[in-house]
This record gives sequence, structure tokens and C-alpha cells, in this order.
Amino acid sequence: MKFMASQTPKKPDMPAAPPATGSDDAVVLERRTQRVQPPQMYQVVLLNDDFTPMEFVVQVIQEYFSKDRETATQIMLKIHLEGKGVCGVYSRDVASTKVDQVLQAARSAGHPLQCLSEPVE
Ligand code: TYC
Repeated sequence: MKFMASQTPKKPDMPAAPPATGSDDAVVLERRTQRVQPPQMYQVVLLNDDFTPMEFVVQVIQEYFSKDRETATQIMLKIHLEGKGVCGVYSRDVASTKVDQVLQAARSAGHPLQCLSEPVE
């Protein structure tokens, strides 16, 4: 098949009848720009206290926030020194479940460790 470089592409034809306006049976097409916001994310924060053993906190961060031992230790030390620290960022439901799991583990072990989730930004 040959292509003729001299011919310019033809514009698509207009619809036979543009959407009518004004009468009762009219179809009105609106052009709307969709703006979908990304879901709000929540950070799960551990708080420092004077009683929960460091080793327990490291194990909690490893188990519930899927951190390796070195990262978990760094997060624990930050909490110990600064009073609180972010262990992970999740959707609202997942963050809420993490808080429940951490509090359950801490209470079962008899530690006063506190954990909360808060919207990011
Ligand atoms: N401050 C605790 C101690 O000295 C350790 C600790 C770290 C406790 C982090 C809670 O979220 C915490 N044993």
C-alpha cells in the first residue's frame, strides 16, 4: 500500500446532530474533569515510657511493622531519646489494626507501651 505524503489528514466529521439543548427530551452532555484525591494515609506512632523494655519494643517493631532488627533498633532508640517515633504509614484501617495489635501484645506482656495512629500531614 502506498501513502501519499502530499495529502493532509482529514479532520473527523462532526456528529450528524449536536446534542440539543433547551427542550425536555434533550440530552445534555457535560464535560467534567474528574479530580480524585489519593486516600488519606495514617502514621502509626509509638510513644516512649520508662517501663517497657527496649528489647520488647524492638521485637514489636520487627513483628508488626516488618522492619529488620537494625532498623527496628534505630526506631526504638529514636523513640527512647525523642519521646515518640513513626513505625510505618498505612491506610486508615490497616493503621488502626496495627495499633490494636501492638496494644494487645503490650498488655498481654504487662507493659504500658502506648501506640496511636494519626493522619499524615
Ligand atoms: N524508655 C524505655 C526504657 O528505657 C524504652 C522504650 C523505648 C519504651 C521505646 C517505649 O516506645 C518505647 N526501657
